[in-house]
Amino acid sequence: EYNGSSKASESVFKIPPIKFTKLFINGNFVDSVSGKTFEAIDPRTGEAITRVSEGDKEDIDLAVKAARQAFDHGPWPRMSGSERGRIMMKFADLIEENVEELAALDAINGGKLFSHCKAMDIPGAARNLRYYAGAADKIHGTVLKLSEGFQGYTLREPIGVVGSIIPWNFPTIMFFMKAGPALAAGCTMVVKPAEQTPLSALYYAHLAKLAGLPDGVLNVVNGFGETAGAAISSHMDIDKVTFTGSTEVGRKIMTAAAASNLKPVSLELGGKSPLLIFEDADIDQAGEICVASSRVYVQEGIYEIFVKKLVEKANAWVIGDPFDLRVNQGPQTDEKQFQKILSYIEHGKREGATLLTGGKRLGSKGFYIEPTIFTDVKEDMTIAKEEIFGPVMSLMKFKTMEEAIKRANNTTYGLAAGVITKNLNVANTVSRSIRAGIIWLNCYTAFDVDCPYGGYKMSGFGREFGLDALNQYLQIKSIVTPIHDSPW
Ligand code: TXE
Repeated sequence: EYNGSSKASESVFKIPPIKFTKLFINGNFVDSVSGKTFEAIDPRTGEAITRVSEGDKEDIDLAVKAARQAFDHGPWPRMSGSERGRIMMKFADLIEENVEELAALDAINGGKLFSHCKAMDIPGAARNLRYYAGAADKIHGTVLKLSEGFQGYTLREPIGVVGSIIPWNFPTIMFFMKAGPALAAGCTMVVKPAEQTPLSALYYAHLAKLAGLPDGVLNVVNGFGETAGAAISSHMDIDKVTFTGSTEVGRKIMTAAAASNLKPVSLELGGKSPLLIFEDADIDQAGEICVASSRVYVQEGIYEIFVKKLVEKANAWVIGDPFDLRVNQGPQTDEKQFQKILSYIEHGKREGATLLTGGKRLGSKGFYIEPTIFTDVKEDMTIAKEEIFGPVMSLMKFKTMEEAIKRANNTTYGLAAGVITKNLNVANTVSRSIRAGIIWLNCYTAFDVDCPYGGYKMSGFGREFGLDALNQYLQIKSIVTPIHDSPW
């Protein structure tokens, strides 16, 4: 059925012209110092949508200068929290007013489903801003009980200039996951979006200015990791780096931060999240949920029937144009990810896993991959250990709860996990035994701005979302003074 064309999109939604392609520094759209540009690709076809300015070290320097000035001398960190909150609320309103255009940018550039972006990612950005806007005037310290004769209190101050390096999988959510709490705290920012998805971030910069964000507070510099990204992590005048992406790059960022000005970093890295399905689970519900997980452990009593249901589900799965409302899965974001996923599939076959369904590219144009399920997967196989980040699932069978916990924890990652069971004892024991930052019980990938998210082990450290995320952008200062005129 799939024909690799974008015809369906034309009938559903007219893709708007791309308005913003330059760098956004100090409140203005500017060319890069070098004048270089790179292509933003449409993963439906592999062809260029437009060219965007390519920032490099010199552009990062200019953006940091603007952010530094805005932090050291500008109004943003000095205005009241409620005033910052008011501007952030306005920003959120503007995002909602432009929801379709923004959703179209992430769909055409990231291959994400337009319907999901419109219903979740873009409204999620507005919700995120409002959540942190509401927190901006509730940031305060504590009174300290000191030894006799002294009094003290703590202040929570913005950490300063924040460098934010983000990936392509959720261009909008990643942007705001960091910008929401950082702006509420009173920080200023230099954001480097992923080179695969440079477009929506520029639109957000434009809306931020319309909302009244002072110049220099939010700068967006598109560019590549080894140039623009590395210039952020090694910059002497950036006070903190927040990063989401691969574990490999996370390690480089931490090394560069240590070697430069010892800036603190928070890292949200890869995962290989397990989903444990127990025999008492509602099999249809389990089938719904498991589509999002890469390591699925099924208890032996329901294994056969589960596999049968899963194959039915995979066969009914519609892959195609992300603008087509019937579609369940769009293309992979870029050629590199596409090739990487196909090579993992080949690994799985070579290492002896059984290919149950899928396993190939779909069509001859764009970066589409069939939903792929492997059975007979052993834990030492590459597909069970490494993050694939594509529509590839590894199915494994287990007997007891103890065994399932042990195998689920047999990974260097610890981002998330899922448990499907009706048994309260099993639910409680497994939830507390798995070493991961979030456990979804009888659900999967349920995210909310009020719910802290982040990794254990090599999935990184620091938390995003929730009030915990605010602390990542605040410093604590203690102020101590004698109560009376003193011998000091
Ligand atoms: O990530 P990279 P990629 C995982 C997933 C995926 C793999 C690779 O397994 O297959 O990572 O994806 C910037 N200094 N996740 O290649 O390379 C880069 O420009 C500073 C998990 O896209 O880590 C981009 O902005 N920055 C994940 C960002 O880092 C550098 C989400 C991410 O790119 C840099 C995405 C450098 N030396 C991928 N090199 C999650 N946790 O959700 C690159 N960058």
